[in-house]
Amino acid sequence: MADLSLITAALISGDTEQVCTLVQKEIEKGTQASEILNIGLIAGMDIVGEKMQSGDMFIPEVLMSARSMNEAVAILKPLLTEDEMSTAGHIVIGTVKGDLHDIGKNLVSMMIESSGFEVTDLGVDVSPDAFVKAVQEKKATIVALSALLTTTMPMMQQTIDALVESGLRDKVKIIVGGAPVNQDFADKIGADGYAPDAGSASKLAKQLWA
Ligand code: B1M
Repeated sequence: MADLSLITAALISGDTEQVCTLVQKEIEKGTQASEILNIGLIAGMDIVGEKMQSGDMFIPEVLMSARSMNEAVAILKPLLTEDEMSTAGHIVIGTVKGDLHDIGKNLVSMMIESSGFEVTDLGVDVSPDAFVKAVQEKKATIVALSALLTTTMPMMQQTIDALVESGLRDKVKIIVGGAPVNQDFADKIGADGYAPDAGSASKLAKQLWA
């Protein structure tokens, strides 16, 4: 098995140029694209998630790692088979209706995508119906709801209610997060999980998918 630790280290430092150069070199050496992805890159993003949770990495650094990850994945994509790409499920994410905050949601989206999920990001101010429609169209397995305002937290409940009414609730896991949200609230509205930050959101998604 190839030693991909240099790729992992460059990814954690957010050195996009170095990550891409090393990935290219491994491809030229004949290392399997899936091995580079899973052992060099995804493992690195797992460490980034843990460091973010423990306060050893801050948002700008996490964004740099996520950017490195995205560029490396773009290099590998043409070499990965359909099966290798779909290592995890499909997640529909958005900031709930009435709420325009998207910085944290974008971070969650990037971390989740970096850990191997296919992500449909619906953006901000997303209505319950738009979530339902996207879950149907994308055959999503996880729905991720973000809210930053106490006034838009009830919209999370309304989104879950809409999924129940559409008959899709049992087909998806629902995770919620954002500054005013906590585990108690998640339990109260019937979500499957709560994550306080982007690193734990990607970890939670993996746990729920497993
Ligand atoms: Co607004 N805003 N804002 N704002 N804003 C807050 C949230 C506020 C706390 C500021 C304050 O008063 N101290 C306050 C909310 C109070 C409350 O309800 N409790 C507030 C308010 C009141 C408002 C307006 C109503 C102001 C007004 O117009 N009177 C207005 C509302 C507009 C609307 O949404 N309808 C408004 C507008 C705005 C801007 C547009 C100017 C701008 C948003 C720009 C944008 O997002 N593109 C903005 C900003 C920037 C903020 C603050 C300053 C920063 C938010 C942020 O991006 N943080 C914020 C105060 C603060 O938080 N210090 C504030 C960085 C980001 C990385 O963290 O979003 O918490 P965060 O995401 C974290 C976690 O929460 C978690 O992971 C992320 C990364 O670790 N997380 C999830 C987030 N979503 C998750 C989903 C998950 C799991 C984890 O699973 C699905």
